[in-house]
Amino acid sequence: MEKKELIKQFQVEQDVVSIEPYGSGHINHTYLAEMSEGKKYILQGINTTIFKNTDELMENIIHVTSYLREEISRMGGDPKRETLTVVMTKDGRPYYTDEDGSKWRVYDFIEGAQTFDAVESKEDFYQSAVAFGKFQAQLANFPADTLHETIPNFHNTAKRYQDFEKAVEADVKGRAAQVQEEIAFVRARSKEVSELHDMLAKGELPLRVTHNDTKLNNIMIDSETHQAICVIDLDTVMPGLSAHDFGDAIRFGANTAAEDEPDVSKVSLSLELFEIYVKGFLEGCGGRLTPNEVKALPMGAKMMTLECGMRFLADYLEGDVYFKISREKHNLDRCRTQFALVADMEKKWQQMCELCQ
Ligand code: ADP
Ligand code: GN1
Ligand code: MG
Repeated sequence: MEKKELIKQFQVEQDVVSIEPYGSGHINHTYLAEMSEGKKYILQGINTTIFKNTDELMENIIHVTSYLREEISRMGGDPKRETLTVVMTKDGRPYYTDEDGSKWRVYDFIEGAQTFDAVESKEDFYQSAVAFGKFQAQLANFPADTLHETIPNFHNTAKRYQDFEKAVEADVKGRAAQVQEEIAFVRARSKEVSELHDMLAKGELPLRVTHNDTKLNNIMIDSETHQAICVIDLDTVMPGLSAHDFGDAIRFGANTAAEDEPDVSKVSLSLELFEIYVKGFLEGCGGRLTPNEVKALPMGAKMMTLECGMRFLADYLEGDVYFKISREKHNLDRCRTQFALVADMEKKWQQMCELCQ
């Protein structure tokens, strides 16, 4: 179905003028819809290969955003800008299924704000840390058992490692021979992959409601005030570890190079940005993190980076079926930046731990 026809299936205001691809997410198919009198919407084709149960996915999002809307109002904020608003279909459903079986959803466009693919200002990065910390704090009393697990074992790094080994073993595209060095890099760290989950199992870390995909382009920064106003991309809000939310943001934002930089010599961990993020995140969490959680933050950063690298490498071996790519070996480049960043974190480990304390 034409995109313009698709958007008409939703309870939108004004007539649609244009619909163009938008943003740089790796998972969903995102479009900006501009309407006749200036209103805008986000139209998204949901990636149903990855999110297999659209009803449960949208139920989570509606549940979480309704809860946040009340929390934000209670704190005197503006829920129309500070959380996502799902636009229902004309027959009152949270998503539309077209004739091919593709699933679509629409959000109100958050005006006067933008997302960034790299840190442009330290203050913005600090604000994003406060906002992701605050997001966790706002959901501290959310009934976690009502959330569906949209991607089982999403940040179970030990399970990710097993999946990675299966991809190496199957080698369906015959690519494993060229990436022996990367495979060895992962294997040399295989003992660390279960550390955080073991702490969780022993009750040393609490399970919280977390975002699980805290990269910088999943937060909207107000163009005038530079406040981080809204956490977006809520597909993976699930019970998880605070160290993972912290760590994924470091993986993406405190890297001196882009996630897909082909020249790995540009990759390093900026300790300055790391420190800024620690401060902002702890402030946003409002003193809720336990001493063990604070201690686990560096490990969260390292594991999220190693895990993401393993996922990119596994996807490369499997023929690029998960992450969107725009060039040959794109996932291999991404994997290499992640491993270079892990190696740099290992060099700076002592300082990372000291900064957290
Ligand atoms: P993906 O899961 O593919 O990463 P996202 O939900 O993160 O998809 O959306 C991709 C991009 O679209 C975001 O990084 C952001 O720039 C933009 N975007 C998404 N939702 C909104 C919104 N409600 N208002 C404004 N921009 C949005
Ligand atoms: C994906 O959807 P997006 O682009 O914000 C992925 C994350 C990865 C990230 C790597 C559901 O995030 O887990 O860390 O790419 N999301 C999903 O950039 O797998
Ligand atoms: Mg995203």
